[in-house]
Amino acid sequence: MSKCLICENEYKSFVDFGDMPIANAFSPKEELSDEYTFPMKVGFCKNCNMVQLVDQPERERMFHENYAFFSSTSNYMMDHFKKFANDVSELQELKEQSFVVEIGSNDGIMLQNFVTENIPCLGIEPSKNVAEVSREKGINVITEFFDQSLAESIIIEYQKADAILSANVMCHIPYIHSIYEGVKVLLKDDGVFVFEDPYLGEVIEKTSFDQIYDEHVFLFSALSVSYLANIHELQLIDVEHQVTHGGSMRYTIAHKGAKKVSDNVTKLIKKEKKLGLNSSEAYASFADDVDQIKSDLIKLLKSLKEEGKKVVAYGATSKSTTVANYFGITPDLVECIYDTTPIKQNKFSPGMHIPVLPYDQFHQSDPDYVLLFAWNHATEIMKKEKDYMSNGKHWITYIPKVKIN
Ligand code: JHZ
Ligand code: SAH
Repeated sequence: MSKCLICENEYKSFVDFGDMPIANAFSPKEELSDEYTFPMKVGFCKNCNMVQLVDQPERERMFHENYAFFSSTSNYMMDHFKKFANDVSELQELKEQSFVVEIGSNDGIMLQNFVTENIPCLGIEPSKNVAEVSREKGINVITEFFDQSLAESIIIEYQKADAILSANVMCHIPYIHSIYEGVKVLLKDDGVFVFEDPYLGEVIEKTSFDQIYDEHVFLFSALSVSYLANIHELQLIDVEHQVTHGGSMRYTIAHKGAKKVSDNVTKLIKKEKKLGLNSSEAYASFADDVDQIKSDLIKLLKSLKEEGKKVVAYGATSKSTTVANYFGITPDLVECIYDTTPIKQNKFSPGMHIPVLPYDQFHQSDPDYVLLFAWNHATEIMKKEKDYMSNGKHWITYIPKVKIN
Protein backbone atom coordinates (compact mmCIF):
# COMPACT_ATOMS: atom_id res chain seq x y z
CA MET A 1 0.00 0.00 0.00
CA SER A 2 1.18 3.56 -0.70
CA LYS A 3 0.15 6.91 0.75
CA CYS A 4 -1.74 9.38 -1.43
CA LEU A 5 0.19 12.61 -2.11
CA ILE A 6 -3.06 14.58 -1.84
CA CYS A 7 -5.07 13.12 1.05
CA GLU A 8 -2.66 10.58 2.63
CA ASN A 9 -5.17 7.77 2.21
CA GLU A 10 -3.67 4.35 1.43
CA TYR A 11 -4.01 3.04 -2.12
CA LYS A 12 -2.81 0.19 -4.35
CA SER A 13 -1.15 0.50 -7.76
CA PHE A 14 -3.03 -0.71 -10.87
CA VAL A 15 -0.18 -0.81 -13.39
CA ASP A 16 3.53 -1.60 -13.03
CA PHE A 17 5.97 -0.65 -15.82
CA GLY A 18 9.07 -1.99 -14.05
CA ASP A 19 12.29 0.02 -13.80
CA MET A 20 12.33 3.10 -16.01
CA PRO A 21 15.07 5.63 -16.84
CA ILE A 22 14.64 9.43 -16.75
CA ALA A 23 12.39 10.10 -19.77
CA ASN A 24 14.40 13.06 -21.06
CA ALA A 25 17.90 11.71 -20.30
CA PHE A 26 19.12 11.56 -23.90
CA SER A 27 22.81 10.82 -23.35
CA PRO A 28 26.12 10.60 -25.18
CA LYS A 29 27.69 7.15 -25.55
CA GLU A 30 30.14 7.58 -22.64
CA GLU A 31 27.28 8.13 -20.14
CA LEU A 32 25.15 5.15 -21.13
CA SER A 33 26.66 2.67 -18.68
CA ASP A 34 25.60 4.79 -15.71
CA GLU A 35 21.85 5.29 -16.14
CA TYR A 36 19.58 6.01 -13.19
CA THR A 37 16.29 4.11 -13.04
CA PHE A 38 13.26 4.12 -10.73
CA PRO A 39 10.34 1.68 -10.28
CA MET A 40 7.41 3.11 -12.25
CA LYS A 41 3.98 2.15 -10.90
CA VAL A 42 0.71 4.06 -10.97
CA GLY A 43 -2.14 3.98 -8.47
CA PHE A 44 -5.62 5.41 -7.90
CA CYS A 45 -6.70 6.88 -4.57
CA LYS A 46 -10.36 6.03 -3.91
CA ASN A 47 -10.72 8.83 -1.39
CA CYS A 48 -9.72 11.87 -3.48
CA ASN A 49 -9.78 10.25 -6.96
CA MET A 50 -6.19 11.21 -7.77
CA VAL A 51 -4.25 8.97 -10.17
CA GLN A 52 -0.55 9.19 -9.33
CA LEU A 53 2.94 7.73 -9.63
CA VAL A 54 3.89 5.69 -6.57
CA ASP A 55 7.55 6.78 -6.77
CA GLN A 56 9.16 9.72 -8.55
CA PRO A 57 12.84 10.67 -8.95
CA GLU A 58 14.03 13.86 -7.17
CA ARG A 59 13.13 16.95 -9.19
CA GLU A 60 16.79 17.93 -9.84
CA ARG A 61 17.32 14.69 -11.81
CA MET A 62 14.62 15.79 -14.26
CA PHE A 63 14.73 19.61 -14.38
CA HIS A 64 18.18 21.17 -14.70
CA GLU A 65 20.49 23.17 -16.96
CA ASN A 66 20.41 20.48 -19.66
CA TYR A 67 16.64 19.93 -19.82
CA ALA A 68 15.87 18.39 -23.22
CA PHE A 69 12.28 19.51 -23.87
CA PHE A 70 11.88 22.86 -25.63
CA SER A 71 8.22 23.88 -25.99
CA SER A 72 8.57 25.83 -29.24
CA THR A 73 9.36 22.78 -31.41
CA SER A 74 5.75 22.56 -32.65
CA ASN A 75 4.08 25.25 -34.75
CA TYR A 76 0.70 24.00 -33.63
CA MET A 77 1.70 24.51 -29.98
CA MET A 78 2.95 28.05 -30.80
CA ASP A 79 -0.54 28.89 -32.10
CA HIS A 80 -2.16 27.12 -29.16
CA PHE A 81 -0.28 29.22 -26.60
CA LYS A 82 -1.05 32.41 -28.51
CA LYS A 83 -4.74 31.56 -28.21
CA PHE A 84 -4.32 30.54 -24.56
CA ALA A 85 -2.72 33.93 -23.75
CA ASN A 86 -5.43 35.73 -25.68
CA ASP A 87 -8.25 33.86 -23.90
CA VAL A 88 -6.81 34.83 -20.51
CA SER A 89 -6.29 38.46 -21.61
CA GLU A 90 -9.96 38.68 -22.55
CA LEU A 91 -11.20 36.85 -19.46
CA GLN A 92 -9.28 39.11 -17.06
CA GLU A 93 -9.33 42.24 -19.25
CA LEU A 94 -5.56 42.46 -18.87
CA LYS A 95 -3.85 45.81 -19.43
CA GLU A 96 -0.51 47.55 -18.88
CA GLN A 97 -1.00 47.67 -15.10
CA SER A 98 -1.88 43.97 -14.84
CA PHE A 99 0.51 41.21 -13.77
CA VAL A 100 0.75 37.68 -15.16
CA VAL A 101 2.88 34.87 -13.70
CA GLU A 102 3.58 31.61 -15.50
CA ILE A 103 4.77 28.52 -13.62
CA GLY A 104 7.07 26.42 -15.84
CA SER A 105 7.48 28.97 -18.64
CA ASN A 106 10.13 26.92 -20.48
CA ASP A 107 11.38 28.76 -23.61
CA GLY A 108 8.73 31.48 -23.37
CA ILE A 109 6.17 29.97 -25.75
CA MET A 110 3.28 31.45 -23.73
CA LEU A 111 4.73 34.61 -22.16
CA GLN A 112 6.14 35.99 -25.43
CA ASN A 113 2.51 36.78 -26.30
CA PHE A 114 2.14 39.02 -23.23
CA VAL A 115 5.45 40.76 -23.93
CA THR A 116 4.23 41.79 -27.40
CA GLU A 117 1.02 43.16 -25.84
CA ASN A 118 2.98 45.12 -23.16
CA ILE A 119 1.32 43.19 -20.34
CA PRO A 120 3.80 42.80 -17.45
CA CYS A 121 4.67 39.17 -16.84
CA LEU A 122 7.08 36.94 -14.96
CA GLY A 123 8.16 33.40 -15.75
CA ILE A 124 9.20 30.82 -13.15
CA GLU A 125 11.44 28.24 -14.80
CA PRO A 126 14.01 26.13 -12.90
CA SER A 127 15.58 24.55 -16.01
CA LYS A 128 18.22 27.18 -16.79
CA ASN A 129 18.89 26.32 -20.45
CA VAL A 130 15.26 26.70 -21.55
CA ALA A 131 14.81 29.78 -19.31
CA GLU A 132 17.77 31.39 -21.09
CA VAL A 133 15.99 31.06 -24.44
CA SER A 134 12.98 32.92 -23.01
CA ARG A 135 15.25 35.68 -21.64
CA GLU A 136 16.51 36.21 -25.18
CA LYS A 137 12.87 36.93 -26.09
CA GLY A 138 12.78 39.73 -23.50
CA ILE A 139 10.94 37.75 -20.81
CA ASN A 140 11.72 38.27 -17.12
CA VAL A 141 12.34 34.83 -15.53
CA ILE A 142 13.18 33.51 -12.07
CA THR A 143 15.19 30.29 -12.44
CA GLU A 144 13.81 28.53 -9.37
CA PHE A 145 11.17 25.94 -8.55
CA PHE A 146 7.84 27.58 -7.74
CA ASP A 147 6.40 26.83 -4.30
CA GLN A 148 4.78 28.66 -1.39
CA SER A 149 7.96 30.40 -0.23
CA LEU A 150 8.80 31.65 -3.74
CA ALA A 151 5.23 33.00 -4.06
CA GLU A 152 5.71 34.93 -0.81
CA SER A 153 8.90 36.51 -2.11
CA ILE A 154 7.26 37.39 -5.46
CA ILE A 155 4.53 39.44 -3.78
CA ILE A 156 7.17 41.40 -1.86
CA GLU A 157 9.30 42.11 -4.92
CA TYR A 158 6.53 42.46 -7.52
CA GLN A 159 2.78 42.40 -6.82
CA LYS A 160 -0.15 39.98 -6.67
CA ALA A 161 -1.17 38.42 -9.98
CA ASP A 162 -4.29 38.94 -12.09
CA ALA A 163 -3.58 35.60 -13.70
CA ILE A 164 -1.32 32.68 -12.85
CA LEU A 165 -0.85 30.35 -15.80
CA SER A 166 0.71 26.95 -16.24
CA ALA A 167 0.70 24.27 -18.94
CA ASN A 168 2.01 20.75 -18.57
CA VAL A 169 3.66 21.60 -15.27
CA MET A 170 1.13 21.07 -12.45
CA CYS A 171 1.00 17.34 -13.18
CA HIS A 172 4.81 17.28 -12.70
CA ILE A 173 4.86 18.45 -9.08
CA PRO A 174 4.47 16.02 -6.15
CA TYR A 175 4.70 18.89 -3.59
CA ILE A 176 1.46 20.20 -5.08
CA HIS A 177 0.05 21.42 -1.73
CA SER A 178 2.86 23.98 -1.53
CA ILE A 179 2.02 25.07 -5.10
CA TYR A 180 -1.66 25.61 -4.22
CA GLU A 181 -0.73 27.54 -1.07
CA GLY A 182 1.61 29.63 -3.24
CA VAL A 183 -1.16 30.28 -5.75
CA LYS A 184 -3.48 31.34 -2.92
CA VAL A 185 -0.91 33.84 -1.64
CA LEU A 186 0.01 35.20 -5.07
CA LEU A 187 -3.45 35.52 -6.63
CA LYS A 188 -5.39 38.82 -6.41
CA ASP A 189 -8.90 38.54 -4.91
CA ASP A 190 -10.39 38.51 -8.42
CA GLY A 191 -7.47 36.68 -10.05
CA VAL A 192 -7.57 33.36 -11.87
CA PHE A 193 -5.22 30.40 -11.94
CA VAL A 194 -5.52 28.71 -15.35
CA PHE A 195 -3.66 25.52 -16.13
CA GLU A 196 -3.69 22.69 -18.65
CA ASP A 197 -2.54 19.10 -18.34
CA PRO A 198 -3.14 15.76 -20.09
CA TYR A 199 -6.64 14.60 -19.16
CA LEU A 200 -7.14 11.36 -17.21
CA GLY A 201 -10.44 10.61 -18.99
CA GLU A 202 -8.66 10.44 -22.33
CA VAL A 203 -5.66 8.50 -21.05
CA ILE A 204 -8.09 5.80 -19.90
CA GLU A 205 -10.32 5.99 -22.98
CA LYS A 206 -7.41 5.84 -25.47
CA THR A 207 -5.03 3.73 -23.36
CA SER A 208 -2.48 6.51 -23.90
CA PHE A 209 -0.22 4.89 -21.31
CA ASP A 210 2.81 6.79 -22.64
CA GLN A 211 1.55 9.91 -20.81
CA ILE A 212 2.95 8.06 -17.81
CA TYR A 213 6.68 8.71 -17.19
CA ASP A 214 8.86 10.17 -14.42
CA GLU A 215 7.79 13.80 -15.00
CA HIS A 216 4.05 13.06 -14.91
CA VAL A 217 3.33 12.37 -11.26
CA PHE A 218 -0.42 13.09 -11.57
CA LEU A 219 -3.14 12.42 -14.13
CA PHE A 220 -5.84 14.94 -13.30
CA SER A 221 -9.62 14.93 -13.68
CA ALA A 222 -12.21 17.55 -12.68
CA LEU A 223 -12.98 15.29 -9.72
CA SER A 224 -9.43 15.30 -8.35
CA VAL A 225 -8.66 18.94 -9.21
CA SER A 226 -11.81 20.20 -7.49
CA TYR A 227 -10.94 18.13 -4.39
CA LEU A 228 -7.41 19.57 -4.32
CA ALA A 229 -8.56 23.17 -4.84
CA ASN A 230 -11.12 22.83 -2.09
CA ILE A 231 -8.49 21.81 0.49
CA HIS A 232 -6.78 25.17 -0.12
CA GLU A 233 -9.93 27.34 -0.03
CA LEU A 234 -9.75 27.65 -3.79
CA GLN A 235 -12.44 26.60 -6.26
CA LEU A 236 -12.57 25.01 -9.71
CA ILE A 237 -14.76 27.43 -11.69
CA ASP A 238 -14.37 26.28 -15.29
CA VAL A 239 -13.05 23.46 -17.47
CA GLU A 240 -12.42 23.34 -21.19
CA HIS A 241 -11.28 20.38 -23.24
CA GLN A 242 -8.16 20.81 -25.42
CA VAL A 243 -6.90 18.60 -28.26
CA THR A 244 -3.25 19.23 -27.36
CA HIS A 245 -0.93 16.45 -26.16
CA GLY A 246 -3.40 13.75 -27.14
CA GLY A 247 -6.26 15.21 -25.09
CA SER A 248 -5.87 17.77 -22.30
CA MET A 249 -8.09 19.78 -19.97
CA ARG A 250 -7.83 23.47 -19.14
CA TYR A 251 -8.84 24.11 -15.52
CA THR A 252 -9.68 27.59 -14.20
CA ILE A 253 -9.42 28.14 -10.47
CA ALA A 254 -10.33 31.17 -8.34
CA HIS A 255 -10.51 32.03 -4.65
CA LYS A 256 -13.46 30.16 -3.10
CA GLY A 257 -16.71 32.06 -3.62
CA ALA A 258 -15.05 34.84 -5.66
CA LYS A 259 -16.46 33.85 -9.06
CA LYS A 260 -19.42 32.03 -10.56
CA VAL A 261 -18.89 28.31 -11.18
CA SER A 262 -19.61 27.40 -14.81
CA ASP A 263 -22.04 24.59 -15.69
CA ASN A 264 -19.09 23.01 -17.52
CA VAL A 265 -17.68 21.93 -14.16
CA THR A 266 -20.84 20.21 -12.94
CA LYS A 267 -21.35 18.59 -16.33
CA LEU A 268 -17.80 17.23 -16.50
CA ILE A 269 -17.90 15.89 -12.96
CA LYS A 270 -21.19 14.15 -13.75
CA LYS A 271 -19.63 12.65 -16.90
CA GLU A 272 -16.55 11.47 -14.97
CA LYS A 273 -18.77 9.73 -12.42
CA LYS A 274 -20.72 8.09 -15.23
CA LEU A 275 -17.43 6.87 -16.74
CA GLY A 276 -16.52 5.54 -13.30
CA LEU A 277 -13.30 7.56 -12.95
CA ASN A 278 -14.12 7.63 -9.22
CA SER A 279 -14.01 3.85 -8.92
CA SER A 280 -11.19 1.29 -9.12
CA GLU A 281 -13.04 -0.65 -11.84
CA ALA A 282 -12.22 2.04 -14.41
CA TYR A 283 -8.54 1.20 -14.00
CA ALA A 284 -8.84 -2.60 -13.72
CA SER A 285 -8.25 -3.44 -17.39
CA PHE A 286 -5.70 -0.67 -18.10
CA ALA A 287 -2.62 -2.89 -17.62
CA ASP A 288 -4.07 -5.58 -19.93
CA ASP A 289 -4.96 -2.97 -22.55
CA VAL A 290 -1.35 -1.69 -22.48
CA ASP A 291 -0.05 -5.26 -22.83
CA GLN A 292 -2.28 -5.81 -25.87
CA ILE A 293 -0.71 -2.78 -27.61
CA LYS A 294 2.72 -4.06 -26.57
CA SER A 295 2.22 -7.50 -28.08
CA ASP A 296 0.67 -6.10 -31.30
CA LEU A 297 3.47 -3.57 -31.84
CA ILE A 298 6.33 -5.94 -31.06
CA LYS A 299 4.80 -8.59 -33.34
CA LEU A 300 4.57 -6.02 -36.15
CA LEU A 301 8.12 -4.70 -35.67
CA LYS A 302 9.55 -8.25 -35.58
CA SER A 303 7.74 -9.28 -38.73
CA LEU A 304 8.90 -6.13 -40.55
CA LYS A 305 12.44 -6.94 -39.50
CA GLU A 306 12.09 -10.49 -40.86
CA GLU A 307 10.86 -9.06 -44.15
CA GLY A 308 13.99 -6.87 -44.26
CA LYS A 309 12.07 -3.59 -44.02
CA LYS A 310 13.72 -0.43 -42.77
CA VAL A 311 11.93 1.04 -39.71
CA VAL A 312 12.84 4.40 -38.15
CA ALA A 313 11.04 6.59 -35.59
CA TYR A 314 9.94 10.23 -35.61
CA GLY A 315 10.04 12.45 -32.48
CA ALA A 316 12.33 11.62 -29.53
CA THR A 317 9.50 12.31 -27.09
CA SER A 318 9.46 11.82 -23.34
CA LYS A 319 6.50 9.51 -23.94
CA SER A 320 8.62 7.27 -26.16
CA THR A 321 10.86 6.41 -23.19
CA THR A 322 7.92 4.55 -21.62
CA VAL A 323 6.99 2.90 -24.93
CA ALA A 324 10.51 1.79 -25.87
CA ASN A 325 11.51 0.59 -22.40
CA TYR A 326 8.28 -1.17 -21.44
CA PHE A 327 7.94 -2.81 -24.87
CA GLY A 328 11.67 -3.55 -25.30
CA ILE A 329 12.14 -1.63 -28.55
CA THR A 330 15.87 -1.93 -29.27
CA PRO A 331 17.85 -0.40 -32.18
CA ASP A 332 17.62 -3.68 -34.10
CA LEU A 333 13.82 -3.16 -34.33
CA VAL A 334 13.86 0.63 -34.80
CA GLU A 335 17.12 1.92 -36.30
CA CYS A 336 17.03 5.51 -35.12
CA ILE A 337 14.80 8.42 -34.11
CA TYR A 338 14.73 11.70 -36.05
CA ASP A 339 14.13 14.87 -34.04
CA THR A 340 14.45 18.63 -34.56
CA THR A 341 15.75 19.38 -31.03
CA PRO A 342 19.53 20.07 -31.12
CA ILE A 343 20.19 18.95 -27.50
CA LYS A 344 18.74 15.46 -28.23
CA GLN A 345 20.59 14.95 -31.51
CA ASN A 346 23.57 12.59 -31.86
CA LYS A 347 22.72 11.15 -28.45
CA PHE A 348 21.01 7.90 -27.45
CA SER A 349 17.51 7.35 -26.12
CA PRO A 350 17.19 6.58 -22.38
CA GLY A 351 17.34 2.86 -21.57
CA MET A 352 17.04 1.35 -25.04
CA HIS A 353 19.84 3.48 -26.54
CA ILE A 354 18.25 4.08 -29.93
CA PRO A 355 20.38 6.71 -31.75
CA VAL A 356 18.72 10.13 -32.10
CA LEU A 357 19.61 11.81 -35.39
CA PRO A 358 19.03 15.36 -36.64
CA TYR A 359 15.72 15.78 -38.42
CA ASP A 360 17.63 17.23 -41.40
CA GLN A 361 18.76 13.69 -42.25
CA PHE A 362 15.24 12.21 -42.26
CA HIS A 363 14.61 12.90 -45.94
CA GLN A 364 17.75 11.02 -46.96
CA SER A 365 16.93 7.98 -44.80
CA ASP A 366 14.48 6.25 -47.17
CA PRO A 367 12.61 4.12 -44.60
CA ASP A 368 9.75 1.73 -45.37
CA TYR A 369 7.99 2.44 -42.06
CA VAL A 370 8.10 5.38 -39.65
CA LEU A 371 7.02 4.80 -36.05
CA LEU A 372 5.40 8.05 -34.91
CA PHE A 373 6.57 8.55 -31.31
CA ALA A 374 5.19 12.13 -31.45
CA TRP A 375 1.65 10.82 -32.17
CA ASN A 376 0.13 13.80 -30.33
CA HIS A 377 1.46 16.02 -33.15
CA ALA A 378 0.19 13.63 -35.89
CA THR A 379 -1.89 16.25 -37.73
CA GLU A 380 1.00 18.73 -37.94
CA ILE A 381 3.67 16.13 -38.77
CA MET A 382 1.69 14.06 -41.27
CA LYS A 383 0.76 17.22 -43.15
CA LYS A 384 4.38 18.37 -43.22
CA GLU A 385 5.65 14.96 -44.43
CA LYS A 386 2.81 14.18 -46.84
CA ASP A 387 4.90 14.40 -50.01
CA TYR A 388 7.88 12.55 -48.61
CA MET A 389 5.72 9.72 -47.24
CA SER A 390 3.56 9.42 -50.35
CA ASN A 391 5.70 6.98 -52.38
CA GLY A 392 5.05 3.73 -50.52
CA LYS A 393 6.24 4.75 -47.05
CA HIS A 394 3.97 4.11 -44.07
CA TRP A 395 3.39 5.61 -40.64
CA ILE A 396 2.94 3.28 -37.68
CA THR A 397 0.89 4.60 -34.73
CA TYR A 398 -0.08 2.72 -31.57
CA ILE A 399 -2.56 4.89 -29.62
CA PRO A 400 -5.33 3.77 -29.11
CA LYS A 401 -4.39 0.66 -31.17
CA VAL A 402 -1.53 -0.36 -33.43
CA LYS A 403 -2.26 0.92 -36.92
CA ILE A 404 -0.39 1.23 -40.21
CA ASN A 405 -1.34 4.41 -42.06
P1 JHZ B 1 6.17 16.26 -27.40
C1 JHZ B 1 7.20 16.87 -23.08
O1 JHZ B 1 6.65 15.64 -23.51
C2 JHZ B 1 7.62 16.76 -21.65
P2 JHZ B 1 7.06 15.00 -24.91
C3 JHZ B 1 6.66 17.30 -20.65
N1 JHZ B 1 6.70 16.46 -19.49
C4 JHZ B 1 5.26 17.40 -21.13
O2 JHZ B 1 4.33 17.28 -20.39
C5 JHZ B 1 5.04 17.79 -22.55
O3 JHZ B 1 6.24 17.89 -23.26
C6 JHZ B 1 4.42 19.14 -22.62
C7 JHZ B 1 10.01 16.68 -31.88
N2 JHZ B 1 9.34 17.16 -33.11
O4 JHZ B 1 5.66 17.62 -27.64
C8 JHZ B 1 10.25 17.74 -30.84
C9 JHZ B 1 9.98 16.98 -34.33
O5 JHZ B 1 11.08 16.42 -34.40
O6 JHZ B 1 5.31 15.17 -27.91
C10 JHZ B 1 10.17 16.97 -29.55
O7 JHZ B 1 11.41 16.37 -29.24
N3 JHZ B 1 9.33 17.44 -35.44
C11 JHZ B 1 7.07 18.67 -20.24
O8 JHZ B 1 8.53 15.01 -25.02
C12 JHZ B 1 9.16 15.85 -29.86
O9 JHZ B 1 9.18 15.70 -31.26
C13 JHZ B 1 8.10 18.05 -35.41
O10 JHZ B 1 7.56 18.43 -36.46
O11 JHZ B 1 6.38 13.70 -25.01
C14 JHZ B 1 7.75 16.21 -29.44
O12 JHZ B 1 7.62 16.11 -28.06
C15 JHZ B 1 7.46 18.18 -34.13
C16 JHZ B 1 6.08 18.82 -34.04
C17 JHZ B 1 8.12 17.73 -33.00
O13 JHZ B 1 6.42 16.12 -25.86
N1 SAH C 1 4.67 25.08 -20.22
C1 SAH C 1 5.49 24.48 -21.23
C2 SAH C 1 6.61 23.64 -20.64
C3 SAH C 1 6.25 22.33 -20.06
S1 SAH C 1 7.72 21.47 -19.63
C4 SAH C 1 4.68 23.69 -22.21
O1 SAH C 1 3.53 23.36 -21.95
O2 SAH C 1 5.23 23.34 -23.25
C5 SAH C 1 7.62 21.43 -17.88
C6 SAH C 1 8.41 22.58 -17.31
O3 SAH C 1 8.11 22.72 -15.92
C7 SAH C 1 9.91 22.36 -17.41
O4 SAH C 1 10.46 23.41 -18.17
C8 SAH C 1 10.37 22.35 -15.95
O5 SAH C 1 11.65 22.90 -15.77
C9 SAH C 1 9.29 23.14 -15.26
N2 SAH C 1 9.08 22.89 -13.81
C10 SAH C 1 9.18 21.75 -13.11
N3 SAH C 1 8.92 21.95 -11.81
C11 SAH C 1 8.63 23.28 -11.66
C12 SAH C 1 8.30 24.12 -10.55
N4 SAH C 1 8.18 23.67 -9.31
N5 SAH C 1 8.11 25.44 -10.80
C13 SAH C 1 8.21 25.94 -12.05
N6 SAH C 1 8.52 25.19 -13.13
C14 SAH C 1 8.73 23.87 -12.94
